[in-house]
Amino acid sequence: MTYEEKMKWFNEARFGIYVHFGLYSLLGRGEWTMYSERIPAAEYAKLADQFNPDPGCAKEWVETAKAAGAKYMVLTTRHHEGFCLFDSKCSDYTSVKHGCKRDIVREYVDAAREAGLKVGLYYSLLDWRFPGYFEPEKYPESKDALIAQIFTQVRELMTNYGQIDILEYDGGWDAKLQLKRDGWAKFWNAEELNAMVRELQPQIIINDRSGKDEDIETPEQVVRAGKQRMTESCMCIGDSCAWGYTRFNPNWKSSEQLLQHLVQAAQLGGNYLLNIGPDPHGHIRNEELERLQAVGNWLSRNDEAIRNSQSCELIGSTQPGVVDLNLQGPWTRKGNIGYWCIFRWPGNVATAVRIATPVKRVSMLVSGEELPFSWDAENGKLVITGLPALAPDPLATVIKVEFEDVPRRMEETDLASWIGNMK
Ligand code: JFZ
Repeated sequence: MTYEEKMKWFNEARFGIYVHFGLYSLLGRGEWTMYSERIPAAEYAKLADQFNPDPGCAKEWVETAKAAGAKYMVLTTRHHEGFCLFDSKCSDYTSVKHGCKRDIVREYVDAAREAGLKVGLYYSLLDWRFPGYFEPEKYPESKDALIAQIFTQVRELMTNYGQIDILEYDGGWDAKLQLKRDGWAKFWNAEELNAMVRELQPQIIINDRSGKDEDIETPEQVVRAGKQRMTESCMCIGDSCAWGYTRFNPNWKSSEQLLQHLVQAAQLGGNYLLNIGPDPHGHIRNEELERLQAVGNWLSRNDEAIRNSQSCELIGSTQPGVVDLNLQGPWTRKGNIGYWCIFRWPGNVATAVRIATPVKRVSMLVSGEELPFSWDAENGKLVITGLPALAPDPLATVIKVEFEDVPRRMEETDLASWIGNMK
């Protein structure tokens, strides 16, 4: 299977939902609480018997993700705290042996497949309960035990839950932040670990956080292009201070910002993995539901501009989540067709610059209404007229532009050329 073949569904999907859920969800202060408050492992472990999410919560996550237009989901099977949402023969610190005594990963994978979503699993390599993670020289047996736990549990996840489409490692960095990525890979024995994963799940997509590059780069809280491989930019809806449930979240991103991230990721030929942090009962916060619904409503009308889109070199926003001062919005592409996703509606006339490729036809994506336009070949300026004074879509209005060829950006050899004669 070539890289392109393996990545085909991922490349078409463009949009997934991340779910951070664990014992930390009970505390309401984010998934790093055990470490950031230095809660001793034995004290923190008392939360395990209180872990009792409502039945059907996984189905709620999946149905919400599907309604939001996501095509895959990634669930934290075990975060840095060490508590597993799956059954493990090497640990009783699981949701099967404590609290609800349910295999939440099983509930999730069953619900996701029933809904037609691809299945992603997140697994943290580090585990704060092991002194050998923090001081491997001082506690070598503990470090060895941690590596053994990883191999056992990753094998369990790759064996007991059917086809797994994505494996998202996390927590690959060394505690003292002294190693580079190849040092991480050596510490975790990642080459052997990932060979085992691929043996068990030949079609699987593996991220880059074990220290090995593997299949996808995973920028966090930022949308950027991949250097050598496809990217999946992951993002919180609330403040970037927490992925897990927080009782107080001071800074919710707007639906517009989240949608700009998605379009920006698509313009760059990558994916967007948007996070939810269910509450202690497993339910999604209203602030997250409202935004996911807005994105899903937009996608239901404008799916063509995102799904299976390709990178587009036409000038769009360069800052994710911010429509540049001088531009209305990013472009996505499919072959010779560009989709201009305008977040800041210009009124009756929209002007796009530095377009080197001849334009054949311009229309409103949703209504199909053809629009009058002029394209100045010498200056690469496309002027679209006949637009309504107010934006047809409250979030972003997509103008479909059919080009004679793959749309190319016009290079400005003389940066002052557009000024014209000053006299
Ligand atoms: C990690 C986790 O620590 C966090 O709790 C969450 O699960 C997130 C998705 O992943 O956070 C990171 C990971 C990598 C970097 C920063 C935060 N990094 O490379 O700078």
